[in-house]
Amino acid sequence: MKELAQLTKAIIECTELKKIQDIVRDALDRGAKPMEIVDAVTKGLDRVGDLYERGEYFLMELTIAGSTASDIMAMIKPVLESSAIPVRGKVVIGTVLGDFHNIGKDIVIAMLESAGFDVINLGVDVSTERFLSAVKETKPHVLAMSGLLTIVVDEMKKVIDALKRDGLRDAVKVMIGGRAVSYKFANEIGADGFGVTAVDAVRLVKKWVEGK
Ligand code: B12
Repeated sequence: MKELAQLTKAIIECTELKKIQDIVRDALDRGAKPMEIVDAVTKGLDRVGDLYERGEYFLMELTIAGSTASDIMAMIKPVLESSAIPVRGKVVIGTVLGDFHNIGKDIVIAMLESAGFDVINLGVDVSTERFLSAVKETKPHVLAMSGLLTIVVDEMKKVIDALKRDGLRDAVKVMIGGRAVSYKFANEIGADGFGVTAVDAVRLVKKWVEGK
């Protein structure tokens, strides 16, 4: 669909928000699925990230692209959510300490909620203590951590070690994701699962909570 390609291009070119919102509306009107919009936005952000890494884009472009992406996610969230499904299980999620990226985490949340899970969002820059107290207070089935910056992913290990220290490790499944982490890293730090995408997150939580 041409609107999806236009959307990716508009994110890369940091086009004005109003024009991008029009493209998203057109795409939805023409039957685009919310996940296709998410994919088109993600492709654009990936390219912006590459250009930043190569020194062709600066923090300003990262900021514009990130803020536009957040606005688009807010636009499509109501389409993603379906309230008819009964609550299936509880997930606590946050982006680890030192990391302020929230777009991917919020997509994971929207997908989990639309699949019927109760999600407690701790936000970004979440400390080990905050993750731990949320696990103690809310007793979730799954603790999910997101990390995009390579320099902060060791925070995930700290959380898992603290769960072990407090005798809580067997009470909760731990899932990690975000572009700074990998399947190998998840194994190394003793997480129960790793997901590349928000769809993986839903698949893992369903498997753990419902045995599916
Ligand atoms: C937008 C953006 C920003 C925005 C963030 C806005 C926001 N509200 O989030 C702003 C401008 C604030 C920003 C700041 C910085 N950023 Co930045 N940013 C990006 C960018 C371009 C896109 C990130 C994004 O939203 N992607 C789209 C989402 C949908 O993808 P995602 O987060 O990966 O999530 C998906 C999956 O990973 C997965 N997932 C995510 N979380 C979880 C969790 C679980 C449990 C599971 C299962 C799955 C899962 O599901 C999601 C959907 O499928 C990336 C480049 C990139 N390609 O990722 C750089 C990038 C992440 N940023 C980078 C950097 C360096 C920075 C800064 C340090 C820049 C600076 N000099 O200040 C700061 C750090 C600030 C901080 N302390 O956090 C680097 C990181 C490099 C590294 N190896 O560590 C990147 C990779 C750019 C680059 N190529 O250099 N950034």
